[in-house]
Amino acid sequence: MFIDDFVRMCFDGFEQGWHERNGGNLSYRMTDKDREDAASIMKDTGRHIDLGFDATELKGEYFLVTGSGRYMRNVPLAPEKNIGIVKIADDGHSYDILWGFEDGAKPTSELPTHLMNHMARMSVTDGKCRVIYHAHPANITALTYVLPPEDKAYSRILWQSETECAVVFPEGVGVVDWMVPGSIDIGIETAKLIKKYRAVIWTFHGIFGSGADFDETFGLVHTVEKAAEIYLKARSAGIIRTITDDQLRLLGDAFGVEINKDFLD
Ligand code: 2HA
Ligand code: ZN
Repeated sequence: MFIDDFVRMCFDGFEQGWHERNGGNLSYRMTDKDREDAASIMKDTGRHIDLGFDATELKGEYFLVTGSGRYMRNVPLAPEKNIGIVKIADDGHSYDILWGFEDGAKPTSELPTHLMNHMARMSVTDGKCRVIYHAHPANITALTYVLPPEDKAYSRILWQSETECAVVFPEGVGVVDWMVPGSIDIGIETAKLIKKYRAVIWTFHGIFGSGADFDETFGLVHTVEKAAEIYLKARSAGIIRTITDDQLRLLGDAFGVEINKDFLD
């Protein structure tokens, strides 16, 4: 059942140390089968909430989402209080709560960025992308204090820090320089970048990752975080050599992936 997989991912992120307090959030766009599986628990709760932006492309879609102010650590203890299912209304500007969010909870403060990212990734993946994940991994965030806020700088450093990276995210990663979180504006800027990159880093804050399923999305964020950790360790010790651009090209050929040429010298 998709709810179990969702709950597992919330707690996996907590165990990695990526979700201090109420940090981070997760959303999943449900399939027709998921709707059937959840039919017996979904009902009209009478809770209809305005979105404040246009999500017409998502009208009629159902999402399982983490709650605002709720802790990832607590999700397995009481899913119905900490997460919930919403349906985007036909007007495209509001949604209805159909399950969960008990005791007055509501969807994450980052709902604008989640839904805008869903719209962006749906359009470029032919509807395959279903998961958007926001986390606060310490090494990714630390990296934002030592690099200029440029997609190329981050992509190259991460590719060079672990051989797997250029294969896992050959398009690179995007970076949004500091903005107020939870806002519609940060959603717009993130969604622009997530059309090009599956992962987008927020400076001094964390990362958004996307993917077709929970494993792929968690794995992407995990890979970026591991590479950031390796880079920071190597940089602290003193870097004397790294993966070359020719080696990155060889990886692309060997694994049949198109490594973003704009970021190769
Ligand atoms: O949910 O992570 O960006 C708390 C946050 C805000
Ligand atoms: Zn955050």
